[in-house]
Amino acid sequence: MDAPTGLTYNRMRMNQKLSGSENAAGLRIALVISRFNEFITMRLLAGAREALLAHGAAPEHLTEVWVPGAWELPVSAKALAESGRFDALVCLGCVIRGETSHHLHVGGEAARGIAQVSLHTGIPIGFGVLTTDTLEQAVDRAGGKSGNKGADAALAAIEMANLLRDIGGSPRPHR
Ligand code: INI
Repeated sequence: MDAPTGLTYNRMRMNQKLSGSENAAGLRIALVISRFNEFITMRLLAGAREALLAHGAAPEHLTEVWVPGAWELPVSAKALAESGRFDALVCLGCVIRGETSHHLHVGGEAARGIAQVSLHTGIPIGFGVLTTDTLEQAVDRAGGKSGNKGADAALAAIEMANLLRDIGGSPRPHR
């Protein structure tokens, strides 16, 4: 049989299925947390920390950065992502509908800004910013009957850090 051509080799590689592991051992992760609606965000943080530690993260590799509100998450995430010190970030916040459209601007720009930071820096960012109509809905998603979105964001960050490292897209080689 002929030796595989480059094309055949590529086809074989295309059939590989890749996904990142949820092993956080050795990963350095920054958690950026909004103080606004702290009653909720502290629960998101607890869920995120618990998930990271349960998946092997070392407590000394976790950095917490508190910011005033969800609006301030993107610029803080940008500085942390560009520092080169972290394999992944987790952004945690809570935007609850108010009487005006203010919450729409805050929530929309937080989401847009965080996505931009992740795309521009190549650092995965778990998105744990709740946008809800009511406080009750937020409670449900911060460790209540709908789970903990902080934990979900943390697990996504771990998985993406490992996946990007494996496919060579991580700007910060795993150490
Ligand atoms: N910040 C939040 O994190 N959640 C909110 O629901 C919210 N609302 O609705 O006002 C909010 N506003 C503050 C904002 O994030 C900034 O901290 C503030 O505007 C100062 O820049």
